[in-house]
Amino acid sequence: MGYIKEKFKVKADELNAEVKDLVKNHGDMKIEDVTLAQVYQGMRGITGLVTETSLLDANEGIRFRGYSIPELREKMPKVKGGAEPLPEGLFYLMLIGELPEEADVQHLSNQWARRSHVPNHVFAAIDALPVSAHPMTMFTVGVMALQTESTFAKAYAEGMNKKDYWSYMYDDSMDLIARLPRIAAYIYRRKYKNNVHIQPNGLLDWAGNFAHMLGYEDEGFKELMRLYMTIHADHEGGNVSAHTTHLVGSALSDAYLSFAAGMNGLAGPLHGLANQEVIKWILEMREELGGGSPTKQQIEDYVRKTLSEGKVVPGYGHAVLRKTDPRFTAQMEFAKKHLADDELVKIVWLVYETVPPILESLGKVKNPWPNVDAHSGALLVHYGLVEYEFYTVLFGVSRALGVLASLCWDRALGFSLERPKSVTTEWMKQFVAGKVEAE
Ligand code: CMX
Repeated sequence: MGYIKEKFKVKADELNAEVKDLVKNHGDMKIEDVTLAQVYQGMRGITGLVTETSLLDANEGIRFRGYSIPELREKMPKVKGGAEPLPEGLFYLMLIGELPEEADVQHLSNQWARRSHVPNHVFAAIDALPVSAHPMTMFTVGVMALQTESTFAKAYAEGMNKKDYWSYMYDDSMDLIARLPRIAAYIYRRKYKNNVHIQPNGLLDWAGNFAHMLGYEDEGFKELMRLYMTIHADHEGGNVSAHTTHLVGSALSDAYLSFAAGMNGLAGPLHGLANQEVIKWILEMREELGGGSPTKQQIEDYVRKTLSEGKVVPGYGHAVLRKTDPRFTAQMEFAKKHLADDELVKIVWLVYETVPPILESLGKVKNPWPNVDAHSGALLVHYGLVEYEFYTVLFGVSRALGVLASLCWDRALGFSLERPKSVTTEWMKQFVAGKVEAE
């Protein structure tokens, strides 16, 4: 067993004892009342999950084990000469609950390089899809094809003791994280670069090697990937990709099955796919205006047109956040430092000045501020990654860090099969009339 796995086991045993104690002594404590509107409207605000890796504050944004994004950018180990956090460090933090040392990050980089082999049948499964298929479809197909490698599924089929679930889930999660950049890069090069592939460089860090396999050797792009892979990794447990991975995992589906399910949720336009929609929306606006940079008035007109067509403004709004997303701010700071004169970036900033007052004036949008997806595309375009249908795959590779660390915790804490109660509208009508009661 590697030392990080051993450390995780110690932490998990400690927390397991505390959770058992909490449930035994306070299990009947009511957390909150649930309203009828919450049940119909996406369960907003209902506390129904435990996720150890991160916690979201509506105003401050995400904290990973208590650390905000600016704190991570300051405290996390970096590559020599680099300024952005290494995602390996964030994974360690989410899994173990402590800031990593340089050696921990190096150990994870090495482990992931060693575990990164992808069998040929995975590439063959992706190749079976037409090149026109969406990259997210290819991505989940690739992950599903890789499920043949699950040690959890094999051990379960042979008859596994529940005490060992966490151990196999840990190994599967480590293997899957190690292999995802290879699968994602394969999809990118197949679809957009004439099927010419680039072999991994085992001496690079996880995100640096991903950039290399995509075909981007610019150090600025590698730094962007380190930041990108860090800030997209986790957003507590209730978002669609994290919740789906957790839900499917609760049936003891292995890491591959659970993660693929989560990725199908990430591929929805109200969630991760919004990152492609943002850049598409900006490019379409530019095209409609005949090219060049739009004025604030032209952006305002385009936003109103979007709304009048019954569409959402992509990259704005959030189910929980009520202020500008610190993940947006981190990308804005990166842009100010590295590419402040970029035309598309300047448009993103002008959109940021224009959209919130308009959404606010509608009176119904709970959060008029930008989310993580409002900025990322412009950064990628700057470095030449213009194929925006691929953007959600990048989000997905990063999201693996959070949802798979959580899945390890789910199995280590022995979480139950998830199965909330549902009712019919007929039941609701009878409930309102006082004829039936909630269980
Ligand atoms: N543009 C236009 N209308 C918006 C809006 C936006 N950006 N954000 C919210 N609204 C609308 C909703 O569609 C809803 O309208 P109806 O009452 O007519 O159905 C109303 O405002 C209230 O919605 P809300 O409570 O403020 O927001 P929700 O929690 O229901 O939804 C979200 C949150 C993210 C789906 C929504 O803000 C949205 O559609 N944003 C655009 C898509 C996007 O950027 N998604 C990415 C989110 C981050 C991520 O997961 O990656």
